[in-house]
Amino acid sequence: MTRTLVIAAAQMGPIARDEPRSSAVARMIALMGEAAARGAHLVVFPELALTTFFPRWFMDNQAEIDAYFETHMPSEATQPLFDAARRLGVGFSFGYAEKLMDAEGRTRRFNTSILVGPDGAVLSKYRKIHLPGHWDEEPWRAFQHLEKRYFERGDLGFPVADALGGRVGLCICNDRRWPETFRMLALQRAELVLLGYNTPQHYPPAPEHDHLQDFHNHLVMQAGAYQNGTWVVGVAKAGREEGCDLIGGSCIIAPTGEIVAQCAGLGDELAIAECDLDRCREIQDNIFNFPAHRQPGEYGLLTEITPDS
Ligand code: CDT
Repeated sequence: MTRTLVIAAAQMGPIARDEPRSSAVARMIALMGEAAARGAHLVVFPELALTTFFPRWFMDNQAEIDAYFETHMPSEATQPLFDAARRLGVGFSFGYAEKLMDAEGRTRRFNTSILVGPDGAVLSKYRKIHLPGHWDEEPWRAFQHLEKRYFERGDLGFPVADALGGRVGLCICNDRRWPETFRMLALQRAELVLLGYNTPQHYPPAPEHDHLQDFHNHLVMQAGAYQNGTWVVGVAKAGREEGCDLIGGSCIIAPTGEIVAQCAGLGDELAIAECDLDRCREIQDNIFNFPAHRQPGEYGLLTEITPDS
């Protein structure tokens, strides 16, 4: 039995600050329809796909911040996306800001991503663990990156689900820069890693690296794919969003580390590839055969909490 999934990386162009959910959802449904027409089984959307990337602004009015969060999924605004997927028979994943009340009555806020099956069922959920940026307003920056202020660290670990005929792992944006993310997923036998990102071209603390943003984006995702023998689908929200340039480069990467499909522009666009999940074995049975070659007994420092860690 073939385990080939046709996957669409559904890059999105900028979302304006005043753009309603209904507009973002309509754009996502249009991309989903085109992907299905081109044979896709799975459509992958960016991080925080329903709104503009709001951590670029300092806000201290909690009601203003909460307007960017979802309290239900699906909601009235996102139900059409779930309906379209069911009608088209495709799975999809996307990121959103999640607000909930926990069992102790505490309000929690996470940067979240979900995987949804073609029947509309949520198959997996991930809450972002590596939150970049800063807590307080830093007026010297051209724009803020206040993920640490608006979200708490994810509490669901690095999930891998049996889904769509394979083992699917989720992570989000900055997670891709950390080798531990991919290794945590691969140790649970992930064959496919889905991630969305919002990555500004300009990095205020080290602007001398601005010209390397696209390179570093592909470098970490290709390394993550190869070193763990998994498919990786990385999907941008791209283009000039409220004056902030976000990189594109959405792509699908084979377990060999090769990019097999890539978006060319910075707007709403698909990159589509046939992904044979059995190709993970090319790497996982050979150069990165974990049982044969890993030396976890030598890696203790990786989980030790020390003043330098
Ligand atoms: N969204 C997100 O995590 N973006 C970061 C930007 C760089 S850190 C300020 C990223 O790692 O791409």
